[in-house]
Amino acid sequence: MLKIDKETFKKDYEEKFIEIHGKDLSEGTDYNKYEALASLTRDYVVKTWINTNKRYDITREKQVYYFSMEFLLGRLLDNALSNLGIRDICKEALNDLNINLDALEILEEDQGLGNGGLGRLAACFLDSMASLNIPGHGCGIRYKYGFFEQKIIDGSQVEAPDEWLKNGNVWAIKKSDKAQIVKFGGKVDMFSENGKIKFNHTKYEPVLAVPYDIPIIGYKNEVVNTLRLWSAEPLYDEFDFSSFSRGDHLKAIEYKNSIEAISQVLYPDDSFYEGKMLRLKQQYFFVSAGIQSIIRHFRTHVGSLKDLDERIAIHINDTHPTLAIPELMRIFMDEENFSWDEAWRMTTNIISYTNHTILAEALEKWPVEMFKSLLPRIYMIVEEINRRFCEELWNKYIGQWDKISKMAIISDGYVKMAHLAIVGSHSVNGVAKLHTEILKKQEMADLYYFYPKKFNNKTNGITHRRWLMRANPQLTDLLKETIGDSFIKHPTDMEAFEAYAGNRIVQERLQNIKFSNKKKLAEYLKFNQGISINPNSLFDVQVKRIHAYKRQVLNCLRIMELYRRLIENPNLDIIPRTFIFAGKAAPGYYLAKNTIELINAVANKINNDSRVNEKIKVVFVPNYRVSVAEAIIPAADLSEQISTTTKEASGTSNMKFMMNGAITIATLDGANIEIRDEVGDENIVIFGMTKKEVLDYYHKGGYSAWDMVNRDYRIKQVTEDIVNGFYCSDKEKFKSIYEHLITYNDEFFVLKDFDSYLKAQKRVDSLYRDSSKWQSMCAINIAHSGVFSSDRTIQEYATGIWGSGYLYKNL
Ligand code: 26V
Repeated sequence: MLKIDKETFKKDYEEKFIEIHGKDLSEGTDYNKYEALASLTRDYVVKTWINTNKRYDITREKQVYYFSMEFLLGRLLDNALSNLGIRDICKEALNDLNINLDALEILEEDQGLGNGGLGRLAACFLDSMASLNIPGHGCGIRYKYGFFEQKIIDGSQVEAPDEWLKNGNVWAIKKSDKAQIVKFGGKVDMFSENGKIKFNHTKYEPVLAVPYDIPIIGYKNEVVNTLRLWSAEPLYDEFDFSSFSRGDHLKAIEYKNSIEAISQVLYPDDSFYEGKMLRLKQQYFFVSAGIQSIIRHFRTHVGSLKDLDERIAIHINDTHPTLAIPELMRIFMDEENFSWDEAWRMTTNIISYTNHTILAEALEKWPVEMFKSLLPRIYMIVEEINRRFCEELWNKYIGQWDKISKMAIISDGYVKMAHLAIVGSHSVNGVAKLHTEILKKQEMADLYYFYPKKFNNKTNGITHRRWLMRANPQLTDLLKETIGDSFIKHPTDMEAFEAYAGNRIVQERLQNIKFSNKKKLAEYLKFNQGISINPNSLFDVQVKRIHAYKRQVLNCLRIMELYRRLIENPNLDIIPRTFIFAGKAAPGYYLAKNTIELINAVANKINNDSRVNEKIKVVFVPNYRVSVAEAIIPAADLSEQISTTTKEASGTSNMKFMMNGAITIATLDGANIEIRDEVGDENIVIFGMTKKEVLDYYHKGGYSAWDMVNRDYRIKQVTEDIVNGFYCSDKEKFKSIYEHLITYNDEFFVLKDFDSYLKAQKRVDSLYRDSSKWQSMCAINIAHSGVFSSDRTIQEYATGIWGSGYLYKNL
């Protein structure tokens, strides 16, 4: 923990300000002040960062590398000050200088280099690894443009580029001396040398991969790990300047652009796989650079690679970094002269893989021709891995050609990345119990029965430091006052809070804290969107990517049904509610964009109807991102987790809401099941189809949306309202949603769950009426949220998969 007093801090800050801005503090803008503070904070971190790295080199502890296409970090300043343990000193010092720390912190752009759950999980994991003294580092891409900025114009999503680097970024340090060269295309010739087959790769396009290192600061423990993000730069040494000298300088610019394109932009679609060459290029680019730099570091500091598999673990976040497997093989064999068997043993020992989705349309497979031409040597290795794997299959499943071709890594002209990841790793995990079960018994069943020992579950988690302590300081104080502060280091100690669930004073405190968070959110929405909401109403929240399987439409339909009832009977006795939505749709996903339009049309109609406004309001908060989540989640009363059972691998916002004392209304899907198991049926509101019912529909058919419409007049009414001009004079506007639900017999069974969802919402109303009961439920949810800290998850990865994290702790 950094020891610094207020006066020293003030002096350092003033000096820093002058140093970087060349003017006096009194002349600075707020943004100047933010920059100086962030820069000073980074300076404070650097010494510990260097020491941590030195210590790792000395102790030679096993290093974990978490490879991910996405890291959704959000803002870093608050996190850095808190984890360094100097936020209070800093706040006081700035106060003396008439500067408000909170006001500076919100000037920082979110670092939004991720789509959603998968990227945010990677960020929570980095925080937990550093805080648990685990030598674990991230490896990814420094996209020039992060996840697009969502604007809502006339109710529709419009995408704008996320220029998060436009004002510079103080956190990352460019390490030009650690740049690597990554080779694309070209041709590979085989030749023999001293009786060994060798490979010569020529005519390739070289790309310079330049690392930017971001410090990942452990919580008050003198550990600073590294997130290394790679940026693509042209390698002019190798460029054919003869064309340039002929005056064809456009060619040089074209060349520069084509190289920089590799790390230009994050793909914004997390649910439909498209075989884009540039994405494959991104994948190999960061994987190859990352592995080369790990090996180079190891060679310099340790020497022989003989027992590398005992010194490092590489985890691949989904299949996106799967090329780590053939890349390691390439380096071991082509550069280190290992035999195939030795290289394979090391590679599979080093690599472990997490699957994050069972949606078939999101599974990555690359056309062989594209793969081969972009990565000729890597393709040869994948082909050989496949050949050897198929040989094993032939021996076991004699004559079962169909099965073998289904299990193969290369088949039907594609390279199947999930198969490569499973074959080339020692551990394959799902992210919640049900998800892992489905992986084992359905999606990857053949591979599971072939490698039963590889498969395991690691239920997701979230860092309680960001999502409770930073996002909800008042609740954190209440926990400290009641149960002490041991939960900070041992989050499951929060269970002691259950003893206070029936305590009237604590209940009242909980209610007041929630009210204060709701008021803050209401002010935020007033300021940013000009909309007034009532903090005394129940805040009913669904925030996540917009996707048919997450069923924002189900939520919207029940609001439409309630609205109809309220028009008929304005005296209807219901709990006043504010329905809050937020989330981005993939730019090419028409149905999801249309869903946003429907929500906004419903909001527009309801919010302008004075007959019902005292009772209901609907808000769509634009540009959902980490910092917006931090404002919304602590203010939620009700957490909507309503995906079609079996479709949501885990969900992580469900855990964030629970930890902040919201009650969950949920299907038994993903980690909702584990939340239910923790809090008990009486402290969560469950509805909807069971897993068996859903799977039966998928396997045997029998679902009829028309039957639902004909059997239930409410369903008939609300589905008609989508297309009868009630919400929009253009009756065609929401046709795609109507057709998806009815004409195409919706594969996510929205209408099937409608009745059960309405009943569940009615239960929510009656629970909320009994304020004491509601608060005690909130307390029980908070008390049981500790197991969903990513510290627990990371401990399970470290002991169960990586075999890391002990040496240093025991020193
Ligand atoms: C897939 C693709 C497909 C190709 C284009 C770009 C792209 C980018 C990301 C993805 C992965 C999507 C998988 C994902 O985000 N899964 C979510 O992972 C969360 C963390 O485990 C989990 O809580 C969510 O339930 C799951 O949907």
